[in-house]
Amino acid sequence: PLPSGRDAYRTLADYDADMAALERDHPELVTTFTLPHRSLDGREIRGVEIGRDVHGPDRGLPTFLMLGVHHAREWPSGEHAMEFAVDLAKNYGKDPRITDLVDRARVVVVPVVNVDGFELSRTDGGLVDLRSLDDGGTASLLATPGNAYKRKNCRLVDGQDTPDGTCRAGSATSPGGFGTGVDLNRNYGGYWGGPGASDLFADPTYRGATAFSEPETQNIRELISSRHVTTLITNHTFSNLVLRPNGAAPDLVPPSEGVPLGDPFDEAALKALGDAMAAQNGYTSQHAWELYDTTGSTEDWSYNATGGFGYTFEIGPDEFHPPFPQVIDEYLGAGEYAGKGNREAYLLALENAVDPATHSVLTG
Ligand code: 0X9
Ligand code: ZN
Repeated sequence: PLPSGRDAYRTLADYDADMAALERDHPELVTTFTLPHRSLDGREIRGVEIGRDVHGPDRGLPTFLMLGVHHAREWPSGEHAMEFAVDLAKNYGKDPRITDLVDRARVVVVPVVNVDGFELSRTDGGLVDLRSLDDGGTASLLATPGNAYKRKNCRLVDGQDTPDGTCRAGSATSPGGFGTGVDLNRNYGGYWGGPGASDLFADPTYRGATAFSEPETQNIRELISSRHVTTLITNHTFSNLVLRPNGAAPDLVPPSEGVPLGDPFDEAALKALGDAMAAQNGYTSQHAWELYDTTGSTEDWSYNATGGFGYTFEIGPDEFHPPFPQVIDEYLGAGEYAGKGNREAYLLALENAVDPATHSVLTG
């Protein structure tokens, strides 16, 4: 079983309840926090921090940051992040490897960055009766797929919002996933405005009006800027990939100094850790731009702004939110995914976060 014992996807309320319970069960080790900016629909965005004497100052300890659900429909990305937090808390003081790592770092987990989008995707997957929304109830029943495959956040744009002014991705002409919102993984400041992101509101990769225009990306910027984040993993679904910087191809973004065109300065070490994690979860390790070009993604900004290593995990072979038993096996490395779990990959990332200079992956 998963560390939490869960056997179904969490709702947003479940995430909040589980984070509060984790703090209650481990008061010296775990604290919950609320990020500074509420979502556009007014929701609080919460996370957990884990560390020895977690209520005291961090004393300059390195931070390992784990993020989930930038994209609303990518439910396993929050589940794996949350399970890792539960895993560390439950095994602290029991498993020597975990105890040592948690003693030497702060671990910060924000399982659901895009709370508005996730709430819609998670709860409004059914058919939507648009009669009440767009024609006063006079005409057709326009059944849509609802919001289960919504991607973006809940930004509305004047004159371009949906009939009732709520955050509804699905419509008759634009079934779930497109429609309203900013793509939060194109809204960060790294290379913002460059290739691989759209300036059209209706597009799935709409970058927003300006870099960091959205409260959700502002939250993560401020979190990272207030910490010593030496390694982060931002979880997405799907494609079984471990992606490392940069997000855009070498000829499209300014080259780093003194290294082959387009390769980040830390390419050798970034690749070593990416490859080592991929050896644990069975994914393919590659530059993010080898998937396709992006600008304004989380680590397009964080790596270039802070030097902390950042990776995107694309969890799962072929579905945004597959049946939950698969999500369990993919975390643990069990069943059909025997020996290919994200748990071990995350632990490697945490080891690197704690001690990049001497971690065996990087030193051979
Ligand atoms: O397009 C994205 O934002 C990610 N794929 S997803 O299907 N989850 O939407 C991939 C982003 C990879 N690029 C960088 N992280 N730079
Ligand atoms: Zn995604």
